[in-house]
Amino acid sequence: MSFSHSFKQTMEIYVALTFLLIINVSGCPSGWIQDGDTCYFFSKGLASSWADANSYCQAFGYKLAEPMDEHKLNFVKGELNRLAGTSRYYIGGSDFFVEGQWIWSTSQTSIVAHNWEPSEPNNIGTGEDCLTVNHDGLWNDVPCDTDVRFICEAENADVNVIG
Ligand SMILES: [Ca+2]
Ligand SMILES: [Ca+2]
Repeated sequence: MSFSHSFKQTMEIYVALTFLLIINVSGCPSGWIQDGDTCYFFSKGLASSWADANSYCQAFGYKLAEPMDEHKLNFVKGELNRLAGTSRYYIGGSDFFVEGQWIWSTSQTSIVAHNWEPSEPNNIGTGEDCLTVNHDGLWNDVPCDTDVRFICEAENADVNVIG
């Protein structure tokens, strides 16, 4: 991947996220998908390394999605089925601190509910420490520098009004 390609992609993502922020009046920003008090952004045509994807989400106060329970796992799986693509998407889990110990990035807690493909995580080659979810909802570990689409997650602003 050349620098110019990377920079162009970075700017595309910033422009996309900035645009989404500007039109966020209430609830989830346009183009995001709401599930209860959670908003999701599926990057679709945008792909980057796991670290860049994490930075893009965090730059706007969001985070890579952390579907920690069965409901959230099923919601993400349903959306990926609906998108009907064949791409993988980064979510906010890794085992880059201790090999084989998968944790959620924000809370640094162990990943309990999961949806690994039958032969994953396999940590093949020079190592695979970053978590992706496949179009069928199944998980695979991949090298963290692989360009992959990603899912950001944010709380619905409306929720703050309640109570
Ligand atoms: Ca690993
Ligand atoms: Ca793998």
